[in-house]
Amino acid sequence: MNGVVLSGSGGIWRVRAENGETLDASMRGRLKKQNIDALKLAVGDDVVIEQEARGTGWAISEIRERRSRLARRAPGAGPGQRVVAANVDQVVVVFAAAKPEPHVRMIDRFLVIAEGNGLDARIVINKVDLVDSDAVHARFHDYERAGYPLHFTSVKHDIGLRELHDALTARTSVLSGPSGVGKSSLLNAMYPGLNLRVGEISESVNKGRHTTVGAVAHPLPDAGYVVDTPGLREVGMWGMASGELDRCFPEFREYLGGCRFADCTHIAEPDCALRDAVTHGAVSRERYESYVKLRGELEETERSNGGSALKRR
Ligand SMILES: Nc1nc2c(ncn2[C@@H]2O[C@H](COP(=O)(O)OP(=O)(O)OP(=O)(O)O)[C@@H](O)[C@H]2O)c(=O)[nH]1
Ligand SMILES: [Mg+2]
Ligand SMILES: [Zn+2]
Repeated sequence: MNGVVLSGSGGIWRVRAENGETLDASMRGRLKKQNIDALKLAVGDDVVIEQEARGTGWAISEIRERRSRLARRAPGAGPGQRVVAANVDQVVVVFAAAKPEPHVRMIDRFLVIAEGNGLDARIVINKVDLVDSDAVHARFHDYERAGYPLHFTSVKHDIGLRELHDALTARTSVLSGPSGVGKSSLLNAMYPGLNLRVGEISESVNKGRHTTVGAVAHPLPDAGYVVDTPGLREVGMWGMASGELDRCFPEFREYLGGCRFADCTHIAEPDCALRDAVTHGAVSRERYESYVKLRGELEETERSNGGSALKRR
């Protein structure tokens, strides 16, 4: 029987079978050995499950090839990638208009991770009930210019939830964003049956506690899955070569062929088409500043890896 992995903990995987049932399955021993390091099972994986010969349990006997994945490096861990979710159609980057205050550098980091994984992204700015409407639209205009679909929502005042709901239907979406921005609240409001845990944000420090543990895929009542992930606050390294970063800003792409040097870093070289575009206002300075900052981080990592990542390119 075919199924989709919804969550996992302690070697037991919750699988939604094609007949609509949700059941617990373990990894078949033979498969476990084959897959050490090669492919770690992730939420969203398409699997084949079989009834165990002895007993009544289920076992995962096959993992189907992934059509996409969202991966990041575990913080502080070696070069190994951690797959957050498999077979993802889009990344939904959720931030709050306030409480916690949105940081554009962090939004750009999440978008780069989506682009680096070859995934479509859309942006949700939640809690618009807390701020002035015109100001919040102006503040995020750069992302509309960059071509990202943008949703302004409020769980409290029921704003934009219908449109967001429609954008999630019949797709597998990963919701990512810092803790406390309202990811679980949004899902609960759009799909009342989900009953996700919602954490109270500490008003004194405006820092949300992590209330979602591990990635969990929720089957949507009208087809599709939503993967709710814990706040990815510590996302830092994602194993991208610095030379690939410029392509991860979609609005930069049309300028990249126009620099004097083919391997232009767009930081200090003469005749840089991207910096010209920034100077003339065709490309947002904020987004360019994010590029410069992320590029610096990637180069720093490459230096501390003895330049190996650079040479490979
Ligand atoms: N004012 C306002 N508060 C909201 C809104 N949406 C959510 N909240 C509040 O924000 C806090 C955090 O919401 P959660 O849904 O737990 O946030 P989360 O993004 O799932 O957080 P993690 O699971 O920790 O990653 C809760 O106290 C919610 O009640 C909104 O639209 N407006
Ligand atoms: Mg949550
Ligand atoms: Zn350049």
